[in-house]
Amino acid sequence: RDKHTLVLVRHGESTWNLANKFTGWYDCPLSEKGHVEAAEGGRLINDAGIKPNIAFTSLQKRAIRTLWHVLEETNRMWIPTIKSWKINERHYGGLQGLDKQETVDKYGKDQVLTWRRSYDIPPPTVDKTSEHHPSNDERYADVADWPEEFTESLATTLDRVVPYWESEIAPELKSGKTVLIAAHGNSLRALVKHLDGIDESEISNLNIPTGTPLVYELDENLKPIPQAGSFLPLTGRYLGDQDAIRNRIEGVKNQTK
Ligand code: DG2
Repeated sequence: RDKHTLVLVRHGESTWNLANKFTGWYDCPLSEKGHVEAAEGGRLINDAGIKPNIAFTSLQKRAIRTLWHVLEETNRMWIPTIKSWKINERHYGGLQGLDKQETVDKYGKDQVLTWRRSYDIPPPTVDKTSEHHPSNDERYADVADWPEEFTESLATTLDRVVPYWESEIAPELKSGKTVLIAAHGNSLRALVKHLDGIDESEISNLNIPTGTPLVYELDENLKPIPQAGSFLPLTGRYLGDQDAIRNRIEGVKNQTK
């Protein structure tokens, strides 16, 4: 085959998206609406006739649950699914658990936008006394030598997402498999920045909506083949009602007005 199909989906709305809190590696579940969005995303993939052969997700239940919904709706619960922290959400450091709007009231809109969307300016760190430090969570305790002070920018998120893409995901596509990835707003921003070659200033304006499948067609070198009706600079195509998707994207942006 000389054409490869990749489907990306950000998890459905989580309870902390609904509460408008910075989430990062906090392991909150889907909200009721998030379950509905994820199942709907699965039906769209099914209706598009896309048949994933292998799936990747993070170690976080909002993404895992979303993947389960998609696999159920596509009747493909049998395919191999691989979980890795490498496609976890970007760790939000000292912002995890804070209300996004209260953080704007305290630090100002520009500072918060910098923390949310700048390429390489990280949010404040957490240290090992924090419940949010990865060394205090058994699923991460042994996977890496975590620095005393931890946080992630989009740039350092790319430093783990892109090598994982290259070593684990790209080979599956190259072998002819259709790949499904259920992940997060910022880990997917990191991936599409890499795939579409989006520059550092442009990526800050890019927001990914919840529960909305984003379908890429890739050539033999895994370069995206531009598709009509895509939301540039993304060259993948969102499945579903395009106006509703535009509204969802605005909703993500407006979490810190
Ligand atoms: C959100 C993204 O991650 O938030 O960590 O709060 O995709 O897992 O819900 P997700 C979080 P923003 O960077 O859009 O504020």
